[in-house]
Amino acid sequence: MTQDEMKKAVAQAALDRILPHLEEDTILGIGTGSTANLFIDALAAHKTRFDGAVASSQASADRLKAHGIPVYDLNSVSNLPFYIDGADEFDPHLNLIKGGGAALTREKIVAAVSKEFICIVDQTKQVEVLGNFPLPVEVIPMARSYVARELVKLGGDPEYREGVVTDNGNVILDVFNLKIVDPKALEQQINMLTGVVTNGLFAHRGANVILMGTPQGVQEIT
Ligand code: ABF
Repeated sequence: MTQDEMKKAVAQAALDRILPHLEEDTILGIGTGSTANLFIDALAAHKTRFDGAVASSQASADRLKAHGIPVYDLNSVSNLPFYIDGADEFDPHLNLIKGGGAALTREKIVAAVSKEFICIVDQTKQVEVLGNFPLPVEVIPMARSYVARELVKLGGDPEYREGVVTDNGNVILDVFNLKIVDPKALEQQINMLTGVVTNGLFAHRGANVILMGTPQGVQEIT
């Protein structure tokens, strides 16, 4: 089974999980990335069964609209029963690293509003301790060098993601060589640095359930 086939299988499993709960006024939180894209494509066949979606990136909003699924501004929505999104890494406690696609801040906001965060991944994302994947940090452009120096003090090796500007007009530092044994503490510590918008650790608000694609089928981790 290829990685793409595993991603398709988890996208379908997430869809099967939410379909019985869809009502005509349901608005879904939808994430970003190749697995979320597969979910959007599968969801499109059921677009008459719910109201619309809030997207965590312009790219996902465009994809939803191309399928004829209405996209709402989060400020006009107070209730999101589900948020379906991928991740770059997850640990056994359902802590995540996200933001490889540079959409971490909007992803974190949509996740915060949602009741259930269903994380869809293939088995290559599973780790014991987070940090093999460089931790993305969204930073206000003028604070880039300052924040990078502070991240070095925290034991990481930050690299400026050249040429990338987030949907919010900011830049990304990818922090290498972190061994994240206390994800909640590090999430908070990095967010305290002046100039940081947010970082890609989803520990204070991790996933509620992870659907993981494997060659043997989809595993549910809670
Ligand atoms: C987003 O897309 C992320 O936060 C993460 O960076 C990425 C996962 O991408 P993919 O599904 O393409 O592996 O959800």
